[in-house]
Amino acid sequence: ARRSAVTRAVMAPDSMKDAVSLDNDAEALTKSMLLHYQYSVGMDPTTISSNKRAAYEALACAVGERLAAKFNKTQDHFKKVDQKYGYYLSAEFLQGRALLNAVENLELESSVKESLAKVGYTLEDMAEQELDMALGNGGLGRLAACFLDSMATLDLPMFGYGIRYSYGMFKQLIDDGFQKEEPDYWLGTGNPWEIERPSTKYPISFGGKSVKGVWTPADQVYAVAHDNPIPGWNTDNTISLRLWGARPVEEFDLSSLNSGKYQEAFEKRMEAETICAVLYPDDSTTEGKILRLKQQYFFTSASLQDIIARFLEAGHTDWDTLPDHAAVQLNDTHPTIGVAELMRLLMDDHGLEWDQAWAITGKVFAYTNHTVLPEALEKWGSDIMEDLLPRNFEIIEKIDKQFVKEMTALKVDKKVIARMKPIGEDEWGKGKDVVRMASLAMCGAHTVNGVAAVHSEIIKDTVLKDFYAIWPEKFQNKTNGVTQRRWLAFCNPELRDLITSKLGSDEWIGDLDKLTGLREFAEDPEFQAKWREAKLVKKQALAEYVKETTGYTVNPEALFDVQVKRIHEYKRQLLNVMRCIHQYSVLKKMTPEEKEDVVPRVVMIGGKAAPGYAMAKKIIKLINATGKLVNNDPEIGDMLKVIFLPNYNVSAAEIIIPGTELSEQISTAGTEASGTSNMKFAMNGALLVGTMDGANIEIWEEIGKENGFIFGAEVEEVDALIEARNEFEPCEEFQAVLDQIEAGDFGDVEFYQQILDALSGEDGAHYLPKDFYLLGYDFPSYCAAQDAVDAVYKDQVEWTKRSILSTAGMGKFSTDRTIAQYAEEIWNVKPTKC
Ligand code: T68
Repeated sequence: ARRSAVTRAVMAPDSMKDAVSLDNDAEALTKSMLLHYQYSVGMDPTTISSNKRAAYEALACAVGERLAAKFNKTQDHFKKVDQKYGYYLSAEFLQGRALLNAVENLELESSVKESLAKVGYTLEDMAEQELDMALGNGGLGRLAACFLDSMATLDLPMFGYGIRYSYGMFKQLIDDGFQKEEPDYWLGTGNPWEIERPSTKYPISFGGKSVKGVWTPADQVYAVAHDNPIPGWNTDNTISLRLWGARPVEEFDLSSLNSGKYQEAFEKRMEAETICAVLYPDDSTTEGKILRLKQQYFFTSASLQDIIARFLEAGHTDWDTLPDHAAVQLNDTHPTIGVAELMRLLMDDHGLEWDQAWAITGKVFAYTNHTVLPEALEKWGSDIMEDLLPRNFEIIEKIDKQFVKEMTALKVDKKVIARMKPIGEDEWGKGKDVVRMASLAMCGAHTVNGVAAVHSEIIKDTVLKDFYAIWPEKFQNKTNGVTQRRWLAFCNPELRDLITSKLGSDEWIGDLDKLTGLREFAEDPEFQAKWREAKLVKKQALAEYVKETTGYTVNPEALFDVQVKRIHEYKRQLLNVMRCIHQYSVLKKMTPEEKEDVVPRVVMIGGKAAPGYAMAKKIIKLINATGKLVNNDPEIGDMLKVIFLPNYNVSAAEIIIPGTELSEQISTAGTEASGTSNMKFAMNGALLVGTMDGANIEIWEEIGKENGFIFGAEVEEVDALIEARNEFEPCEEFQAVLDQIEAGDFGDVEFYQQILDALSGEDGAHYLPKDFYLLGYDFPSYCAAQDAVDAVYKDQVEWTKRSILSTAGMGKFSTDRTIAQYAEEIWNVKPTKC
């Protein structure tokens, strides 16, 4: 844990006693850094220039205590004003690195650079020392992180609540083209940013029996708070991401230890630590993952106990006013057990009657849905739920009964009630009863929202259709966003400075709509030249990154075409690589004259496959095998390169996205709820090639459809196309690619059989209907869109104009807008500046 320079300085020689100021100038900062190097990191001061890691830790402490000062000021202020708090409960927060974000938000950049120069380092040297805080899988977790940034920036009195996993998202290695996973022990080198609060802890119970509302648990652990300060931009407000770590209630069993039973003595400790050990790297299946339910209950219960403690600490005694003091957002169904848990806490711990507790609960919670993929709607076997959380299960049973009664009174069809109710038969199971978490969320929340306009409409017709019929007033849309601080201003200073100088101010960093001011310069040749220059710098950096991580040399003058996101069939990385294979054949057949005319292109694909997702892993191998074939073919040279970017994560994204010119957003229409990388790419001036899906639709609405490359079936067509799959004949070119895979051009045919089955096998050959994601249908229009890309790229004036217009149109996609809407339209939480 971080020790403050202030306390350490007390023990320092007299000459250093004045060295404890928290000012932002380089002198003060250098002094804190040197003090921390000596007294917090515990190093001989003469070694600082030769120990990067230790220097980073010292710098992090110096920056961290400045954050802590603002954090304390903010929390004091929040307590004083005592207005309604908002709480964001999420099983995932994909924070990435903290240093640069803190330095920029605290406006310390020039001081830090100056201090570091004195000891021979750059800010980048230091930034690279930090391991990513990768406590999330992908979009959902990163959205939560961007939300925190905006909550702090908008001066909202809010907290993020999550789990302090010891192991975050696994590290992906590529070995002979195959994904290999390695554990990510991100805490192994310590975390200088967190403030552990051993005395802020709550008991969490599991198992045992509940008889008539009296729960006698079998096990208990403590949830201990760890605060991670989140600074806002252009404000002192600094909020907390409070992560819960698990500790045993008793340190260890001394009697077992004394009788030589060492393992037994530490059993409980191990059990407790297991709860927070790993982030589930699996965003599709929940089968048999009891530990995951334990994790969900663990952090949700701790958060709700903390929320109630804050309410009581402020002196409130009227429970009916709890909803005036707390709004709780459930990020997907993962914290939904909270509905039953708040009921339990209010009734069992605080003596409320059912009806009063239920009325309160219904006003506290709101729920966000992030996907329409049916397998992602969480269900827990009733037996599992009852074993692990008997009292909560009792409460869910009562919620279920109450729901049936209410629906029956409304004359809802019995069959419909049966498929809606919180406890019901699992349609895929063998008549087994399950707890449906989305249903519990629908019953316990006052609002449900989708994450892009089209997605919010789709959930009304599909996964939540029955609920829409009875409670249409609960449904809202909140289109996602991203923070322009991390995703433009801090990761792309070249473009930031250019934008700021053109707009005459950096106000756009706090008000993204101001970017529209760039529109009038879209065709200005001088501005265009500078725009291209800024992009080239970032392309060069990306080329270096490619060299370092893959060994491939790529030409920075080529078109940089990128698809980075989790590997999933619906996201269609397979479509991308199949086009590369097709393009390779086209290039191979070209005459030398034709080759002259080719736009050189580097196709980069990156992302992790869930370890248990065989199909996704095969797609990774196919991409690598394609790269091996194409990249080593001397006839092809710079015309085409196919690169798999290993270990895609937040800090990689900060290099990749600014260097991208063309972003692939090519999910089957209706499958990608929103997407958020589309926003990051467009903000950094990349053009989008994509389908009319998720937030792509709204992005093109803002920047003009004519500036994108749109292809493929639209949402309304998809169902009929899937229905007609057996009459559909794919084009020759698509078939030719399948034939090449079948001919063994990319290695072992047997290995790829599942891919071939999915695309062209009879129904039943794959777990989904044949070509369920419509690759065959969309292939020709995708290729045509890519040809249009090449044509526009040849006209750099036109390309640059579209690139500027892309950035200029991105005002809507700031999480500042998204969060302001949640705060006003769902939470009723008001800003308050400390
Ligand atoms: C993503 N969902 C959506 N889920 O796919 C994406 N799921 O379109 C959207 O932009 C993003 O959410 C933000 O709204 C996810 O990322 C998960 O990661 C996930 C994790 C665990 C269980 C289920």
